[in-house]
Amino acid sequence: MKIILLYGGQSAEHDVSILSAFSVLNAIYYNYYQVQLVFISKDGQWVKGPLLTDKPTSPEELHLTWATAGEAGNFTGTIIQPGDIKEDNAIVFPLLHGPNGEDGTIQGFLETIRMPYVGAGVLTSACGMDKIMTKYILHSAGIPQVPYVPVLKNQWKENPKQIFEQCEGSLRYPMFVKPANMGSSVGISKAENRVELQNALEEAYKYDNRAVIEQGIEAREIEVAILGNEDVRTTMAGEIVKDVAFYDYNSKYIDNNIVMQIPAQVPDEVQEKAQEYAKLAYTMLGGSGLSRCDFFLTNKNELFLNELNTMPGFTQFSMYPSLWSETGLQYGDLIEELIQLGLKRYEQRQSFLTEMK
Ligand code: G1L
Repeated sequence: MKIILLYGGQSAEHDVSILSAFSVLNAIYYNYYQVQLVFISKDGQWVKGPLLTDKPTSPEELHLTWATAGEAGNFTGTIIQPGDIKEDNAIVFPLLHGPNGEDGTIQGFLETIRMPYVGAGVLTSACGMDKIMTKYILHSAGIPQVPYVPVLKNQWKENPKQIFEQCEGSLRYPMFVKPANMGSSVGISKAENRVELQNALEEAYKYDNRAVIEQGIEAREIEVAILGNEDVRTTMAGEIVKDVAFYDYNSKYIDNNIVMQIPAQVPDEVQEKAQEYAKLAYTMLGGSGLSRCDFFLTNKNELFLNELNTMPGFTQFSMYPSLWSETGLQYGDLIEELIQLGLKRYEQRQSFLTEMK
């Protein structure tokens, strides 16, 4: 069977994607799979590279070139149209955000050309990527989250005074202003007063015409890994440690200067609640494949769900794979599991379609 590894892409996470691709390529079981590299350059070209039957030697090699000369040491490829990746007996591993960070787009494209793929489907990818959509769904499921006010650009333009009053009526300063689209890690700012709130909104609207204003809180950050289609499994919560000096070095992981503590040192009730909310959020958002569920935890042990990330960091050292390896599922087996889940979902969807004929 063939795995078509789609990586690179036009988002800010282009380089992260290449590193994750390298990690995945080092863990794939080459006795079962061949891997077709498909690289998306920063300017959006799709480049078909070699068919790998063994590990690459360095991440740099994965930065495909297609000029006649090619940069020394890199694999070379040919420019293709996206639809050209279609083939039988293959599954796509999309390690990237869609162009401009609007997600669900790659998934929708893969549905359209009828290719199975790893990870969340269209609905979950699109909703998980939009902070306002996520908040509405979590609210209807009764999952606690920090107080917030959703503000569309038009509402702000038409009546800024009303927005100020609405925010100050239900939130306290400091507030955090964020573009609704999580594809952009930029455009987020903190506001301590009206003037800053105004500037923060203007900044957020450079990236999206939907923004959300959140109550700023003092909190720790804990994360749960979720895996499955209908049968949903979760790990223990791990913590993104900010106050590093406070912790000892047991079961600490370091990825890109982020220190992780697995499991998070929190009361059992908090562990249980986090896993329960993660599972519920995943189910309500129609999750399949995987997600990482992120929470805020206050010093009074109040838990707030912050986001459901359908495209978590995915190098061997990232939080999501680390949570699973600490649970007994090693990186290579995790990848195999994700492939099987992608194939099962595809077969199920195909059977839905045939029944409608
Ligand atoms: F394919 C999976 F497993 F669903 C998948 C897809 C994308 C896992 C993780 C990611 N993550 C990303 O694409 C990234 C934006 C973090 C760059 Cl690697």
